[in-house]
Amino acid sequence: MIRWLDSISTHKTPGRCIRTSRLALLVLAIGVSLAGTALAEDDPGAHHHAGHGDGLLPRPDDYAPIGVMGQHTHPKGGFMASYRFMRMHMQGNRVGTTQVGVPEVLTDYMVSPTEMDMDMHMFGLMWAPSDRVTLMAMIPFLDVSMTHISRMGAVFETDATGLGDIGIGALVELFAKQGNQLILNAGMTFPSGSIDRTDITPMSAPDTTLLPYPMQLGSGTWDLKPGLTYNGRMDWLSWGSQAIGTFRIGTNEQVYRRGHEYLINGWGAWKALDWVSVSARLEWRQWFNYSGRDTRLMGPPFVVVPTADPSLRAGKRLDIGPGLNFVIPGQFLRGVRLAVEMLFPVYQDLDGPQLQSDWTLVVGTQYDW
Ligand SMILES: [Cu+2]
Repeated sequence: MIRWLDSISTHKTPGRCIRTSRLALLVLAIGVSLAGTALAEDDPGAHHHAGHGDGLLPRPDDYAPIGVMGQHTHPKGGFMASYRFMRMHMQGNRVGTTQVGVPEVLTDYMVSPTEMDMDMHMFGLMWAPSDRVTLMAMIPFLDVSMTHISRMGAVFETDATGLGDIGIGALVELFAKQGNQLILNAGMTFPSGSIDRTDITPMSAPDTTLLPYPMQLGSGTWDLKPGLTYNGRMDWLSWGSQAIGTFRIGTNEQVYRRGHEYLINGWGAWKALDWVSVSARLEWRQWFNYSGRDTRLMGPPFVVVPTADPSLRAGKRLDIGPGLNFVIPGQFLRGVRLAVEMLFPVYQDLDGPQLQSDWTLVVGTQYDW
């Protein structure tokens, strides 16, 4: 696992990028073939979750903190519909691990971003054709806005809204025994999110201009998302960890490619009552610089705003935060889940100047049947 992650951190040459993509393809191929095997060898005795049909309330911590995706499987024939709202608030700039003020950014650039909100509405569906395999689809809608200040002192905001990159995937149970479960995540996203979003800026007014990289809604590439998830549980406690990579294949229509990414999660949850659990989570993310650039944006070498520089995109961050999961007891809406989670960065290292994360909020609801 660690070697595989190492291999994406050193993609300096095109040859390595191609190798990385091939590796990701291989992982997906293994996933698909395992899925096939699992479908063929369905074991009807291997249900892990209590169904709702027996009248028992399911555990509030059956599923991970709401900010974690693709963490659980369902028993054969199970369905789940979910909705999540995520807001990531970014404020202030950072170079490496050091915060930098607006005057410092404006020494080298005409414009400095000051704040950004990335809102995401994520609709999810899960269906289990067998006990071993759960299929999932995720449809994100994005609403991003960024506030800037120019050297002339003009404050302005740009906005972009619309569909993001739609994801599909298979979750394949590799191992399940005595409260332990290991899942293979074989996911991918389609380039359904726009990379052509425009808005009006003081420099472009009255015309619109192409928005820089962080304001675009998709990668423009087909991205593979292989990973592994581990879940453990006892009577009052549950815990888990997950590692997921994002490998971009080839380049998009503007002949650039966003950086690869990976994410490692670890969490624990305490079932305080039958209908509520309290969780804590650690999330480590790293994302790399772009290769190529959108030639419709100016520069480098001359870049108006750091967000338009494809070599100032990389970073890594450790977030930590609490969460609550509820299962509605009683008769009305019985079994509907509600969850909330807040994440705060404790470490950020950015190829900057780049906007730094301030906090992330995730609220969501899930219902399975
Ligand atoms: Cu589910």
